Amino acid sequence: MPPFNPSATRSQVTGSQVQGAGGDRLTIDCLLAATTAEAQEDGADVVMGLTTQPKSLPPKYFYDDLGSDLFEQITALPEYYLTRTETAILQAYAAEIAGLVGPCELLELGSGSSTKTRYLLNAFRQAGYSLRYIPVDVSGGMLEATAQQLLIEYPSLVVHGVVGTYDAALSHPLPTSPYPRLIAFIGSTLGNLAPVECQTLLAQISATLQPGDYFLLGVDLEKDPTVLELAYNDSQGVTAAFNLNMLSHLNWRFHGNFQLHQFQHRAVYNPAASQVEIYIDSLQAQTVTLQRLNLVVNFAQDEPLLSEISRKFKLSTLSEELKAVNLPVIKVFTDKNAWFGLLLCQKA
Ligand code: SAH
Ligand code: AVI
Repeated sequence: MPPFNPSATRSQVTGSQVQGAGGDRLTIDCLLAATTAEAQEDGADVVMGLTTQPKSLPPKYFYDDLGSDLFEQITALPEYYLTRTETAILQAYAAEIAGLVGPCELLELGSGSSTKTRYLLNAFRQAGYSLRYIPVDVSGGMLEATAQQLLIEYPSLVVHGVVGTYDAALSHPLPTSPYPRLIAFIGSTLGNLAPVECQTLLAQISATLQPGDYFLLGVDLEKDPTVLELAYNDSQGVTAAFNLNMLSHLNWRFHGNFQLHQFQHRAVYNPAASQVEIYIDSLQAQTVTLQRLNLVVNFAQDEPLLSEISRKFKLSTLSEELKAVNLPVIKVFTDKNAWFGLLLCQKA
């Protein structure tokens, strides 16, 4: 069997550490599975999700190269107000955030294309602070391409990328820095975690910070369900393609035989849980095999598979949760409709 591609994408970043074309300004650590045995361990969450009723899959499997690309297309859709709204908040307040935080090293969870992060990088640069930037993402292709581009755009920026899950990256040793740390988790990606996972991750983030360090959290807020449902059922079908691409990623990664045309995208708002639920429905009774995981899965006709939740937050409840993990909110930034919140917290 060929060696397992250590990246969650279908290309690039191999090996545990890559010194990039940027010389000593770029380092990329890859924490993903490097052997077949590790790949099987890596797929344990897929086995669990597909053998438990109702079926579900972890949303991190959206993000191979194509999935990251499709997500970028989603951010530009007229219905997907999230990115536009958070961008406007960052545009208006990045300078104030940089002033409050001061010189720091910036670690970003789920950095993707780092497009919105550039508002922060610009603000820190304008304030005269040089910065080390640590993007963390499971999508190795996107992370590496973004890091290379950032080196060109920011000639004094040092980038130390980590290809891996939030969990692995937060416990991964990094070179020490004389500056306070700012952990950014924007885009409302926290909303893709179930409440218990969310609490665990917030506690883990808090544990990696020293008193006085900062945490910047971007979250989507509760609003009219019609607006929410449209954002996840766009008229061009990009979200549907993004959702179904998860099956194609699993086919590649675990040698599966999902037939994409036999499944269908569905997104609905569940007001009781304040979350949009994104499903992949099986259009017929069928059996799917994932060879690499020694897994055979039966689907009934119309059986749903939950591929993602996208939680919508209330600022007061979230602030309480942050306080409970020693990350009190020091300032909330929002847009004119209060659709999105950017919370700056400081470790107590
Ligand atoms: N922050 C960007 C991208 C958000 S998309 C923005 O706001 O536009 C979510 C990003 O998180 C993707 O790039 C995806 O690859 C990454 N991601 C998803 N689950 C992850 C996990 N468990 N660990 C690390 N990265 C993850
Ligand atoms: C990355 N995350 C915050 C997106 C969201 O809105 O929950 C993922 C997404 N799923 C469908 N569209 C966008």
